[in-house]
Amino acid sequence: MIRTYSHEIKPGKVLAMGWVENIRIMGSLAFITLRDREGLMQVTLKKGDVPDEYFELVSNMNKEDCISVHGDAKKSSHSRLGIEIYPEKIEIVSKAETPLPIDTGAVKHTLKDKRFDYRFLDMRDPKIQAIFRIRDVIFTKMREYFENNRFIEIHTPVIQAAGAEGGATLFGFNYYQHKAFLRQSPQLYKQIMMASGLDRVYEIGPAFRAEKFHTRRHVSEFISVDFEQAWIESEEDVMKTLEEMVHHVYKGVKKDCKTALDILEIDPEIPKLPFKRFTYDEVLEALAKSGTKIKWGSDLEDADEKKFGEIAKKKGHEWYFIIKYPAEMKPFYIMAEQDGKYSRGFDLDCKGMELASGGQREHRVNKLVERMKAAELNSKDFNFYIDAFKYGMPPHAGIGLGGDRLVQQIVGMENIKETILFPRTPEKVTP
Ligand code: AMO
Repeated sequence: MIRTYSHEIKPGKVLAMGWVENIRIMGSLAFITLRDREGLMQVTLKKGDVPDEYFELVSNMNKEDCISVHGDAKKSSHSRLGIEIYPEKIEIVSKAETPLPIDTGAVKHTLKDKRFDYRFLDMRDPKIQAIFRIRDVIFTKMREYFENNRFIEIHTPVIQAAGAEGGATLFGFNYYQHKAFLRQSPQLYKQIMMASGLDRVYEIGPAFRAEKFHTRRHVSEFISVDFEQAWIESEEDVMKTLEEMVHHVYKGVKKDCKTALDILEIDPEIPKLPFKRFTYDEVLEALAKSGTKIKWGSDLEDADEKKFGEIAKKKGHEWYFIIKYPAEMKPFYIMAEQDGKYSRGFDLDCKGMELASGGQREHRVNKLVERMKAAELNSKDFNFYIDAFKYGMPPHAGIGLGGDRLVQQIVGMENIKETILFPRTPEKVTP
């Protein structure tokens, strides 16, 4: 017999499987609340209708035991679920030890670290599971957008010999007789693909940063959503792609995640297009007006970003790009404007948190090597990358978006770790 999920139960014969959420024995009646991936079911036992040993079985059940129930589902006005299963056969498939190491129904009462140690139990809470149901749809919708817009999915190496995002955050290890690194980003390889003729590529995969600080938005391993687009006119082309993709994701989540959104009691707003563009100088000016002075050319700290998020919100913008960053602030691969002062690099922020960064790339090989020298990089380490610019490299631009940060934003979690199954932080490498 095929298993029936809780949300599909109709009157008639059913086979229900799941975890014991609750047991109540009241005289000649016993009730089991059974939970599966989709919700709850009620199993009702009446003395006389079922063999006596089933009452014995139920009284020996523990919360979170795995059970299977063959029976008759009948409409019911007593059960708040509207339907009850009268069992013909009950089986304990797998016992749960007692006590449970964490309380599955009371996330808030369990210390966070312990929850992550027992993530599999933590996820039996429908609210936690809802985050990952939405996460699934978010990544599906991003892929759908790319595939509908002529992007080709690529897979580039995680084991790399050179990092593009600065040496300080590289995780190094011995690779046979060489030194190698876990990638910080597929940056160099997605750009090399622009010289291959694929024109539009995307990659969704892990990226690693040895970032020792502890914030609401940093982890050591995250999912980087990258795309690169050739034959562009300016960085505007990829900003347009990025905002459309975000829009597509929100629309998809609203359409396909109704149950999970209801469980989390959230209703994310589909952002309006186009997103506002603020220049870096405008951001500094607005912050200065509100009392935060930032030296031109300095990065925005978490608190500055948050503050600007509030300023932008007052102007009616939750989603916005910050454009025209100083050239000296951006990595060597970002094209500098002719004046050398500004760049074609940008960030995408939502409510004061950076979600993505990108820009038009320097595709002229002599300028690229100059930028690398200025960044004090040994261009010899990057020969495999520079070669791709020597034999016909079209103008191109691209972005990297923190996939987990997008999930964090959509589900409204204060900390990014909540959106990652097994988060990696400086302290945590298990489970
Ligand atoms: P950047 O270094 O800004 O750019 O990273 C891109 C996006 O990745 C996310 N991110 C992180 N998320 C969680 N934890 C971290 N430690 C972390 N670090 C970064 C952020 C960020 O906006 N190669 C360029 C992108 C490009 O130009 O195409 C890059 O990696 O959301």
